[in-house]
Amino acid sequence: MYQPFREYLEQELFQRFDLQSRPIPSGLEVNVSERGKTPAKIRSWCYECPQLRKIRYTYIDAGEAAQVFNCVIYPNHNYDLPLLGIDLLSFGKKKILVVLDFQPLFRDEAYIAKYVQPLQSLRDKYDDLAQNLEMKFYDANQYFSKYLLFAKTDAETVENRVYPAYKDYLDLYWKMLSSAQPLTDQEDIQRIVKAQKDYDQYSADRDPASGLFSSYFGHEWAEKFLYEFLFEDAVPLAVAAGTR
Ligand code: BLA
Repeated sequence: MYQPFREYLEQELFQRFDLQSRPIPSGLEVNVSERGKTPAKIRSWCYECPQLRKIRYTYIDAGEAAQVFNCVIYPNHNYDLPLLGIDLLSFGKKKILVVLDFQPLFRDEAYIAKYVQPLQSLRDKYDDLAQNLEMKFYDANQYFSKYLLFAKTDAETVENRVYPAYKDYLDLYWKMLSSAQPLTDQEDIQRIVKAQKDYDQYSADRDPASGLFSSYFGHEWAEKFLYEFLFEDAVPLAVAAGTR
């Protein structure tokens, strides 16, 4: 269902950037589960280039039961740009949830004006996809912008509205990146290192997919996938508790 989204992203990335593969820890790149009625396959890709230190995306194909396309793009630490976050989900064809955002690292006025305000015109253009749904797992005020697209929708809308919105969001992200001024002050750069790390910790601790990964692939694999690939700069909760 979301394969065209993955293909489009890939095409854009390879056209625009000098990509290198970024290693995925052994055993985490692909997995297949035979636990459910239909086999579930999960596959991930990871790249880097001079401007973007980690580009990772994952596709889950469990037939009608689940189709998921999830992606995060982390700019290099000398750019204070938001992360690009994409989460497109479909469960049993009935429950379709789409989320697209420039995920802000900071919340001060100057930052919002520079990196969030430019999203407003897209949010307005795709008003039907900005549904102000309540968040159960995350705090909408942390690492989400006020102009995120977040919708419960249907397959037709995914094709006719979400796909063009996705292209527009990607386009704006590339524009923002190309006009961004790299930071040179070590202190400023360290602040970004910390903010991106905090994002990983926050996201790993709350990831709504961890139950899904466990149910398909087992708890052990799920934890490894979460802490060694998706959010590799996060420390597992149990480990963090032990070092306190
Ligand atoms: C919700 N994301 C979800 C849910 C799942 C995933 C299973 C819950 C759906 C539900 O039952 O309500 C799935 N999350 C994943 C998968 C991965 C993952 C498969 O990290 C990894 C492969 N989530 C993101 C990113 C964004 C994001 C980058 O990973 C940013 C755009 C958003 N996902 C997001 C939001 C929700 C969600 C806002 C709703 C959460 C809530 O209600 O609090």
